Amino acid sequence: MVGDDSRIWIPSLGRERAQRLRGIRLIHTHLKREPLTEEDLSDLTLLRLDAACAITMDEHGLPEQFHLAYIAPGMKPGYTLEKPYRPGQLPEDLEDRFAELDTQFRRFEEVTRSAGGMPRAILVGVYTRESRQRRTPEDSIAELKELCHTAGVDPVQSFIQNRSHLDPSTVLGSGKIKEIAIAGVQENADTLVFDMELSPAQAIRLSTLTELKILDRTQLILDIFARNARSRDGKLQVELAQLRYLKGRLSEKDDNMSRLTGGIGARGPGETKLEIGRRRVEDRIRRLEKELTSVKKRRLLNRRRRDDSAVPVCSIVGYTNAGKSTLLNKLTHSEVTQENRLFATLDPTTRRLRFPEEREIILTDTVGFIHDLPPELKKAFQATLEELADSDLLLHCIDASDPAREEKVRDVEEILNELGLSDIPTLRVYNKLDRLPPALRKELENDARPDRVYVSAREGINLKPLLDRLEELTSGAVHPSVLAEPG
Ligand SMILES: Nc1nc2c(ncn2[C@@H]2O[C@H](COP(=O)(O)OP(=O)(O)OP(=O)(O)O)[C@@H](O)[C@H]2O)c(=O)[nH]1
Ligand SMILES: [Mg+2]
Repeated sequence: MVGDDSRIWIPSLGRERAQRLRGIRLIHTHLKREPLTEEDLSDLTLLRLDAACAITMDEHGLPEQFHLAYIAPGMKPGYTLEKPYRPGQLPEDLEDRFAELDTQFRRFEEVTRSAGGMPRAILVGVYTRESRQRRTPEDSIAELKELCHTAGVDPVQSFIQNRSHLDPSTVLGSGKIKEIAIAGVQENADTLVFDMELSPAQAIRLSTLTELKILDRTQLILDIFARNARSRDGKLQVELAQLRYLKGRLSEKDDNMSRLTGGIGARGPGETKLEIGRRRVEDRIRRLEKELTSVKKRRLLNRRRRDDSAVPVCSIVGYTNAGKSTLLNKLTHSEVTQENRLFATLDPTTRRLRFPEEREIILTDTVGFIHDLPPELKKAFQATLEELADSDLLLHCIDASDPAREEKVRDVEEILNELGLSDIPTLRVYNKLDRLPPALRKELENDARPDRVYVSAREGINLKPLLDRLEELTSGAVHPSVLAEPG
């Protein structure tokens, strides 16, 4: 390789992730009398070179000093810098040292491997002033971590960066990208997860720069939905959303999706693999859309039938993981899936709830909400969510123990508004009361308002008052307008 007096350009050394040193030593001259530069050292780490060596010269152009550094697996800053050697004094055991390093590197890879072969991910949140006004970067990253856990990705480190605007081609500046890539080597990570939706071009650019697999928040959510889809309708909806997302991301060259197969981001509904050529994507999308239209018609028919029965319908809505399914189970003695995972529920479930005196209502549990739900999913789940419009009452289930509780309440209300559901009377059910410190719990319980109740679905606390409220609000005896305005 040839460079100039300030730098050399190292060609791409290939993307494959050998679990060892690269077997390449960078030995180059420095025309100025300077030791190894920042850039030499970051190349050493990023490219996993065996060693980087710079040879400086004296005024006669003869070799003066050998500056030598080699990689130090798992340690910060990721390399060992030796004292400069004089020509002729280079240690003779270098070959053995490299062999030893190689062994260390493999051992490091083994001890840092995540259980079950999960991808190891570095989380990257880039926030503008506008996004920070809606939620704190810490809350946002905390939620991304939850999404990772649910999707089977091991988050090993996170970077938060505030910027006045996002770089259109790479989101972040090049210095920061390098820092993150170096952390990737130090943490033995193979994936970067961005807390936003990336454009196809951004994802490709970032993956070239870092040699890491790039995932965005949308892919994580799609993946979780794909894992959790059980019913036929659910699977159709999820596959449609995935294909719509992928459509814009399949280039001409990638006709067989080879780059996308395997792992997160390529899992189809029900453990199938998404393996479909670009040209067939359009066909498949059209087919799915048609099938979903017939699903919609069938649903409409069911809805009409339900209308006729004149049994009041009450729907449980709320942020994902708030405890909606647990609440339905407790109130109706059922056993729908409840789990400490995001989006455990995708398919709506309906149960009858009988009050004394032979009165009954229909209680439904449905897919949870999340802020900035990917538009593809929003569209695909439109039909499911539209059913909420038939409700006579909404139970807005809130995790009272969540520090980001109020933001999530606002997110849910915004989504309800978007769905045209904000006119339906809503009772706020603050759940997980058992997790609150006693003082806060007292304070909340004393804050009696007609539009809210405080319960623990899991521990069965205050369910009687909730049932009484439910009966009251659905009996027609009390006009729902007694529910105060939110606030
Ligand atoms: N401590 C405590 N945990 C609860 C309570 N209610 C629910 N949980 C837990 O919260 C987690 C989520 O509960 P789910 O009922 O699955 O929540 P969900 O709102 O249906 O969530 P998705 O369907 O995933 O959107 C589970 O681990 C529940 O055991 C409660 O009152 N107290
Ligand atoms: Mg649920």
